[in-house]
Amino acid sequence: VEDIMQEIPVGLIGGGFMARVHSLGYAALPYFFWPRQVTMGKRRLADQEEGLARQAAERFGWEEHTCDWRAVAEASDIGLVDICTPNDLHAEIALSAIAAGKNILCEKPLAMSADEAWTMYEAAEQAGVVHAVGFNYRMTPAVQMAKRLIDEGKIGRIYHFRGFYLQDFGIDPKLPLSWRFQAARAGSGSLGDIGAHVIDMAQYLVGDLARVTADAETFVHDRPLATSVLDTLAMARQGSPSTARGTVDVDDGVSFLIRFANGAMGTIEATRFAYGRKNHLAFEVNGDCGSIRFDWERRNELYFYSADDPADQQGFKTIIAGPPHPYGEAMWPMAGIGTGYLESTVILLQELSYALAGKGGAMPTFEDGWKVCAVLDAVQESARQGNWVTIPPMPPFQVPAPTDSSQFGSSIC
Ligand code: NAI
Ligand code: SOE
Repeated sequence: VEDIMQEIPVGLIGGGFMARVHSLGYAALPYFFWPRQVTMGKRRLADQEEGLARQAAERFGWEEHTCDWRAVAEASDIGLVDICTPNDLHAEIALSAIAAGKNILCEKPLAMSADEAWTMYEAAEQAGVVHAVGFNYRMTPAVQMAKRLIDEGKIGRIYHFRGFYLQDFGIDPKLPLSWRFQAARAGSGSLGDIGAHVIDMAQYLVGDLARVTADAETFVHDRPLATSVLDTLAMARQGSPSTARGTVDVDDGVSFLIRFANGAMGTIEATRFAYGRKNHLAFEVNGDCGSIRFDWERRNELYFYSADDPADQQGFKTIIAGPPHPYGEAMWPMAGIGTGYLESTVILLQELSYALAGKGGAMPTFEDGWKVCAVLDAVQESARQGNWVTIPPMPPFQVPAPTDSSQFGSSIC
């Protein structure tokens, strides 16, 4: 009991798919990581309608609900604001919460543009609050193992990164026009929705991107309007489609060439139109000493080729993620039991809790969120213009002297 240092009351905004995942994550934290230095209590959940907010709060275990996101973002009893709304609301909510001294976890993509992401990053740094972005896939133990092998030089100098994020849910032209198909709400289509994860993976494993040249397409130009506010991915498929139609103004598929700042070459493809691919976030990295492959649909395996193996034993070896791997001891007692989507979020939340305790925290931050948004902007510009576009350097900002790290946001101190 004496190991529990502080409770951070959490407020979550947007009670859909990610609210379910994050809510499970907060509940599951002590099942995996014990003793706790910080506990994260599910204090208040906001959604845009009373019925949605009440149901999500009851179902996902929140003490209170509200229809007013400011009653979460600016409330004096909230220490961490968790933003799980469509992308167009991320910046407004985050800036309001940061102004109230809150620590922030914001889903990806961090913002609608790199400029907006920069404003959020700068505000968070200047306020001295902890900030994290929901790039959960990079926290997967097998991906963390890939990072370890790369950092230890096991594949040597990197020549190539080849990344995919392929899904097939968009192929059905009867799928209603959820926010994910609207530029004003999502920013971009497959690019920001799923490509963002693989861009984060590329930058995390290989380094910053220097320039890109891209091609993008919208295959289905209009869709039935959603018939209710329940316009989420899963719910939309269940309802009867409206006869009225609305325009899809985002990409359904995108592919681009990459040159990394360290000289490595790369390619990334993201689409919702690849039949048979459900959540195929996959990458391959080739270096002068070996190669690494990963496929989220087989996420407890990491494939490693070492050029040091004897000539008669060369080939990709399958490493089964388990206790010897990063975070493995906190997961399940044997390799092969396997970790999934929930565990990747729990690991991210654990790193966030280290940061809240003033002990570091190796989670993706708003800096990573900005870096991804800078690439999203460049890919969109390149797809429009048909040429190489350079990723701009990170703008400078004035960071004041750090605040006392034991203060978890002014409102709960
Ligand atoms: P969703 O559509 O399932 O849920 C969004 C919720 O936000 C809905 O319940 C909606 O009513 C609510 N909302 C809309 N306007 C609101 C307002 N003004 N105030 C309060 N609530 C409001 O969407 P989903 O899938 O949960 O996505 C949310 C965010 O999470 C997006 O940014 C998305 O890109 C990201 N995401 C990240 C994933 C990951 O693997 N890291 C997976 C899925 C989504
Ligand atoms: C829908 O394409 C979606 O839910 C994305 O929004 C998530 O980021 C991805 O993890 C799963 O697919």
